[in-house]
Amino acid sequence: MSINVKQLAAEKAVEYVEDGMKVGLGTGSTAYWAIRKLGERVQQGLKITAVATSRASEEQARELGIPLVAFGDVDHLDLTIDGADELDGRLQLIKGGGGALLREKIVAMGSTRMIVVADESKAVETLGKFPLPVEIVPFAWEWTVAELAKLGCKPELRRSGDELYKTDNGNYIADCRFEAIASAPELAMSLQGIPGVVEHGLFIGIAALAIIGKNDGSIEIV
Ligand code: ABF
Repeated sequence: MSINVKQLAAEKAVEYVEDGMKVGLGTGSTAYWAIRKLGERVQQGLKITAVATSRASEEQARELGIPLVAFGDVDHLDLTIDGADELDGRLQLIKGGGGALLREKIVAMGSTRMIVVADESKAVETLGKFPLPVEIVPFAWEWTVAELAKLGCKPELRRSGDELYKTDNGNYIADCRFEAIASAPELAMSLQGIPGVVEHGLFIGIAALAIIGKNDGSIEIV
């Protein structure tokens, strides 16, 4: 039987959850396993409250009996567990493959601690093979995309079938193919300087810990 490395990493991360914590629930196929394990622990008596980064995670949590609260009811979170599309040895991440990068960043930055959970295929030396998702406003999107291209990438507007993909916030996503990002902090600054950019999928200095599940059944903690 093959090992589920995502489950391995996610369940390890749940060990960091303690009684009384306010927890941010991530999104994606790795975060799914963390929510599942959290549900088990809640059924065994763990007392937490949680907020979710997506409707899918919210529904999963509700089905498992994890107590959910509205954002207005908490001013910060103690811990968020979420996945990533790529991560490097400095805990710099690319997120947003699922399109929820803005919500994920708000939740991660509102948390005292963010733990990234991933399988080893996500760990890279240099970020950038995974096209960087950038959320942009629909107004004059052509200009915004042209500005993104000036940063040295090939931006492509994400599609959903025949239509342009829209985020939960009503915006577009430009997937920016860089191949290799020499300096993530510098790129982040440049992206923030483009007026049509709402948010980008570079998470720098946000994750406190990465838990990586490996194919040989071991776990690496960065
Ligand atoms: C979210 O889920 C995203 O930021 C990222 O795109 C994705 C990772 O998903 P998975 O764990 O399914 O690869 O965390």
